[in-house]
Amino acid sequence: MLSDTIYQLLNNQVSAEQEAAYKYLQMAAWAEKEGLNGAAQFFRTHSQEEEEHRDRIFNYLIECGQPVILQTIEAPKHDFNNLLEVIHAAFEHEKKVTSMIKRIAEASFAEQDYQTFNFIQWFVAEQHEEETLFTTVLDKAKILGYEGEKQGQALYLLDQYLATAHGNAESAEADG
Ligand code: OFO
Repeated sequence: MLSDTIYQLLNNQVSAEQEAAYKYLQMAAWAEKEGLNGAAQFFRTHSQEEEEHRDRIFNYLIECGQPVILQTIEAPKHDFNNLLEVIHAAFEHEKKVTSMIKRIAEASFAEQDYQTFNFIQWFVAEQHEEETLFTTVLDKAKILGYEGEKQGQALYLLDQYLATAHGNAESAEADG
C-alpha cells in the first residue's frame, strides 16, 4: 500500500512519461518533414523509451493495488526553427523529468517507503544516462560547428550521428 503522496507522485509520473513520449514523437515528425532522417530515428527511439518508462510505473502501481488515472496531455510544440532548438528543448524536458524523479526518490526515502525508493532507483540511473546522452549530442554539435542557423555539412553530419546516438550510448554503458 502506498501513501497518498507517493501514489499521487507516481500516478502523475505515468502521464509525465506519456507527455515526454508525445513531445519526442512530435520532434520526430518535425525532423521527418525537414528531411533529417537520423534525427527522426533518434526521437522516435526516444519516444518509444518513454513509453517503456510509462509502462514500468503503470505496472508498479497495478502491482501495488493502486488505480492508474491518466491525465490530460497538452498538444506538444510542433514548430521549431532548427535542429539545435529541438535538441535543447528535449534536454530541458529531460531536466524537468529528472527533478520529478528526484522528488519521488526524496519522498519515498523520507516516508521510509523503501520498496518505492528501490523501484525509483532505475529511473534515477536512467535520467543520468539521458542527460549524458543530450550533453554528448550538444558537444557533438559544437565540435561540428553547427550553431542552428547554418545548413550544410555540419547539419548533415550531426543528423548522421543522431541516427546511431542511442545505440552508441547503450554500448558505452555496457562497456563501462
Ligand atoms: Fe526521458 O525520461 Fe523517462 O523517465
